[in-house]
Amino acid sequence: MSVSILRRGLIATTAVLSLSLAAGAALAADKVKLRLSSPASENDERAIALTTIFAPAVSGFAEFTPHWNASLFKQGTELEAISRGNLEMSIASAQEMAEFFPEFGVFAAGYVHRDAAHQVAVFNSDFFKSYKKKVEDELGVKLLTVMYLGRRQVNLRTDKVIKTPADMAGVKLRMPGSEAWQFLGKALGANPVPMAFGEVYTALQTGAVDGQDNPLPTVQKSKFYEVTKQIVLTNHLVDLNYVTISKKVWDKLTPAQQATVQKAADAAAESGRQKQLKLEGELEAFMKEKGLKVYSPDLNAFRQAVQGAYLKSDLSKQWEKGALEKINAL
Ligand code: KDO
Repeated sequence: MSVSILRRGLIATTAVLSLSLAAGAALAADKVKLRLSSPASENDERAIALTTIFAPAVSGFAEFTPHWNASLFKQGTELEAISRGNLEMSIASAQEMAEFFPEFGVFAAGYVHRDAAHQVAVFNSDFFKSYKKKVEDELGVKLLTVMYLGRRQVNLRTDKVIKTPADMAGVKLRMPGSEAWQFLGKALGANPVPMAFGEVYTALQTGAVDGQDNPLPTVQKSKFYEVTKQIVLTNHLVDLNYVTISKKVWDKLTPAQQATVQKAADAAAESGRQKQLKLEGELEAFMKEKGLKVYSPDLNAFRQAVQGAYLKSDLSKQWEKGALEKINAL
């Protein structure tokens, strides 16, 4: 074979390769960009579900690019970023929603949601439709589905036994940085310290805070058990996150694409929920193996203190009339 034939073959192969690369790039460029930013770590079940279930389900027309560990936007700034058109998706808390719409505070309050199924019933209820609509109309954000984070527990690096909220006096408890979260920390009897999720491990390690609150799967995945001594099973908040998407981006999708996105988000949420519930069931034993004390406090004392604090606060005055009763009735 002559050198020139070889060269021609090489040129032809290179041409085919660059053509298909260009076609691939063009295809990717044609796809709807769905960047999601979240403080969740990539080993979190919500992250795993979105990556392994949501992403492939929408890949025919959308490129889903998640940014975990708050690597694109700081915790609590994602909704504004979506609203301004700088981000397409997030996993938002009801507490973050309450920063824009105080009536969301009822969904962020302690001892309101009973369990994972109750969260789903509330999200799909008739009365929640007006909340969703307001967020779409006024913030440009669509709430796609509800994800289960789990039952938040008090997790301390100190060893003083906690039985009632009075025992929490003086405890520097890291809570996420918004009014609704800080209020919950106070209602638990602690001195809440606002701090982003990504700083919690080091703060526990160095003693900058005495503790934090999160569901057991988060305590495991983020290794907080390495730097704490006890878990007080307060169950003070059955925590949720909404999977959100820019309304502008949503409106540009065809009805078939919208249906695919909706189905994919629901499937990811359901898978994440089941995994998170299973983990919660297993992790008490795991924490004990790691040497932590795990015990129940006087739950009635906590429930009464927390519910009482909300009911006499200004926060609950901003809840929609009858909202709590409607939630409780579901
Ligand atoms: C946290 O900062 O403690 C928290 O658990 C609050 C949740 O609403 C959610 O933002 C969560 O962090 C992140 O997704 C990280 O797991």
